[in-house]
Amino acid sequence: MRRSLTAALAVTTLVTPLVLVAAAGSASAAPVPPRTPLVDFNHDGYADLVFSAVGGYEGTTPGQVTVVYGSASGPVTAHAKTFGRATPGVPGDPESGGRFGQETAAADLDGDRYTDLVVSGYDGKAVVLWGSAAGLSGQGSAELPWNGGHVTAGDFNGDGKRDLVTVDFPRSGDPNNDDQGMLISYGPFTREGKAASTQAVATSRAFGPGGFVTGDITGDGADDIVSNHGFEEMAYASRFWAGGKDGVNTTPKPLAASVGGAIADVDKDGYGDLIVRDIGNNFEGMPYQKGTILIKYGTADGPSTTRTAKITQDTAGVPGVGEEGDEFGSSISAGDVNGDGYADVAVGILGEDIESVADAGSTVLLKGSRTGLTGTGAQAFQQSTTGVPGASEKEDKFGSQVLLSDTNKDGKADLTATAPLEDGTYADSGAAWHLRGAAGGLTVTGITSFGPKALGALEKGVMFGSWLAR
Ligand SMILES: [Ca+2]
Ligand SMILES: [Ca+2]
Ligand SMILES: [Ca+2]
Ligand SMILES: [Ca+2]
Repeated sequence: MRRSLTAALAVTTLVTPLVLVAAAGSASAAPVPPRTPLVDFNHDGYADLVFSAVGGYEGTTPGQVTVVYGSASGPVTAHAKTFGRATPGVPGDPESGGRFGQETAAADLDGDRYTDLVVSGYDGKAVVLWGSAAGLSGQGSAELPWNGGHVTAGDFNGDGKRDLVTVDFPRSGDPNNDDQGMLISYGPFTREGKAASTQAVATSRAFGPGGFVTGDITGDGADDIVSNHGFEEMAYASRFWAGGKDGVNTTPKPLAASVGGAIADVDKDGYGDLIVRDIGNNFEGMPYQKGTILIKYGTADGPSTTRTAKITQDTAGVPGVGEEGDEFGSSISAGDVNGDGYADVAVGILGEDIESVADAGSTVLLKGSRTGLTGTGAQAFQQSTTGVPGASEKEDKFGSQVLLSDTNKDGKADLTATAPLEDGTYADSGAAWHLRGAAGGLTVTGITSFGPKALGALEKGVMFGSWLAR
């Protein structure tokens, strides 16, 4: 694709109003602004990173997760540590193709202020690695009472203790009952991995949750859940589940079918806003889509049905052009990159062609503002960007995972982006890039890039960066 990054960045006057400003609603309690705890395993104030490397679906690697700690100068590769089923203290045994680390979730589960890491795979029960002043350790790791699968953290009853939502759902034993659902496990957790209490929530008669987005949309101090549903050619409505002091409200509100996303306050009105990938009505069609981001602004009642906006690569100010298979929105993460108090949104575009290089991949940063998330001042970064290490190669899929977190504790979120299909010593070793946040947005000043080899982890066929803990 012909790039026009500089031209796009220069467009500052073509501001398309993407949102309607909501009329003032009836007076209610001031919203509690959404909070996203730092992922900080050693509790030193610097956000830490965890990279999964689980290999391909036909791969034979058992899967591993590697933690890289933050510091005043950003991620420190020298002190990285890798964990797998073979790590002393971690329950279970390594399995070929076990995909240990298929998903991870970071949360302080035992309430000691050190973030802990839940690791889920295809290889048996999920486990939790405990944080400490020395960081994550395999010693004393606990098996969690459910098999691997989707797992996301949040505080769904607003008591300040982190909770988990998983797809595990207690079956009734009746073979004619095909209810599916989600399980909320409320913290604090014991060191044996036992939750303080649990709540099973039926979600639908078929096609249980295919993933969760969590965060406080309603401004009551309790995180809410958006669940995604669908399979192959079928995409079913996503659902909004309100959290509250008594737990998750079991009557959902339907939302348009979506995959992935983030909840963050992009317009600084105190309500978390829902930013998702709009997938239309066909799961199988996703690899062929240009990609669309759907924003539903937060209200005391949940995601607004009227104050919504869509952003694509064809939106004014957004670098690049939307083309079939780009998949704008393949990964989404929110954080305040420029420190102005408005959450910004990083968007992966794993299928972006760079010049004639197919599926090299790219990322775009969209900036929050008083009027919400817009294309104004959007930035794009890929391996062909001046100052970014590496080269855009066919099917690198740069931007497969994006994460905004403040690794150097300067109050500005930094971007971690991965390309699991980047070649290293071997094909598909995978690699990560880290760009600092600054007053003007993301900058290539101080950029770092590393793959599994630099971290002392297994490299061959691992597809490093297939998941980032959040
Ligand atoms: Ca840290
Ligand atoms: Ca809680
Ligand atoms: Ca908001
Ligand atoms: Ca920073």
